[in-house]
Amino acid sequence: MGSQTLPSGPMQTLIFLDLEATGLPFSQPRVTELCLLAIHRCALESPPTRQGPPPTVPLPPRVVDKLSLCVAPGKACSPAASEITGLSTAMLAAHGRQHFNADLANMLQAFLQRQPQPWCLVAHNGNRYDFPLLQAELAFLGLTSALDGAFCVDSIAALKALEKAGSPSEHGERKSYSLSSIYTRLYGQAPPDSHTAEGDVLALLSICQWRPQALLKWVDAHAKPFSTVQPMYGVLASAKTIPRQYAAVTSAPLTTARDSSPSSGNSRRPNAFPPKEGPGPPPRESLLAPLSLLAFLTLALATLYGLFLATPE
Ligand code: DCM
Ligand code: MG
Repeated sequence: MGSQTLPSGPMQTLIFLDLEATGLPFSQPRVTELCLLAIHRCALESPPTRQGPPPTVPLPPRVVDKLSLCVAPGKACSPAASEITGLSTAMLAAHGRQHFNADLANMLQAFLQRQPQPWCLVAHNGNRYDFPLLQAELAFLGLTSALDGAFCVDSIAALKALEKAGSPSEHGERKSYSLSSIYTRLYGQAPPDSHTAEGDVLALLSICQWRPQALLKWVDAHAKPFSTVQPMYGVLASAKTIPRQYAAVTSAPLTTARDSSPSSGNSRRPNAFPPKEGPGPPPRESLLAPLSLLAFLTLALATLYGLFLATPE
């Protein structure tokens, strides 16, 4: 367990992640859109040269891998979520978007597998929103270990640390650490395309490029295994509605990818939802005791009967 919490060296790939969903955590949201953008750490170690006077928004690295998908959530979006994201359940269905299914989980694994390890997922407010929500979606599929090879950090904590280190005099000041507030503070303009998964990921990349070396150092020191993130909410009852073939179709690649992950040699986090006790045949162990007693009594009776027969009179 101890070794599971230690990254095996500096993070080689940073994967910026943003999820849009049907609402806030209390409403047990489902994902409506996701975007992942992967860069190698060398893109932050030697960033592209800035163009124009500060505070110019940094150029994104030339070499990036990006995955952006819309997802049918299978439940209604809250009016607030629809308002800010511009997505609705009806619209996603009308456009033939698929659910967060095992194919998508496989796609995420395949995307990660293309990157040099160790991988670190970076999400803004990730500890409270994106990471547990992603775990909940995987738990719906019974694939809670699918991304266990990854590490993760919350960029809110990172930017708080970096801003404090940059201007310790403003220590007592209460600042907003929302993505758009940080971006506006650093670059003097609002981030484009807020509340779209790709727009938020690009804004997140930009704020992480503000102090790239310090950010890498912070990430290396604070990356935690994604396997330690618990799902945002329990999903056992709903998981029963997921067609069985999804798990069957994908079990081979998922197992392969897991086995090649850096923490595959370690004991894994137990499934979030252990099998429920329910009606059914009793376990074999519980039958053994009465059967042995019965056998013993039969033997005793037979012995007594034998003695009785053998006794004269
Ligand atoms: N969200 C919400 N209401 C808000 C802010 C966010 O329901 N006021 C939900 C829906 C968004 C998700 O959180 O899709 C992610 O937020 P963000 O777009 O900031 O990444
Ligand atoms: Mg977003």
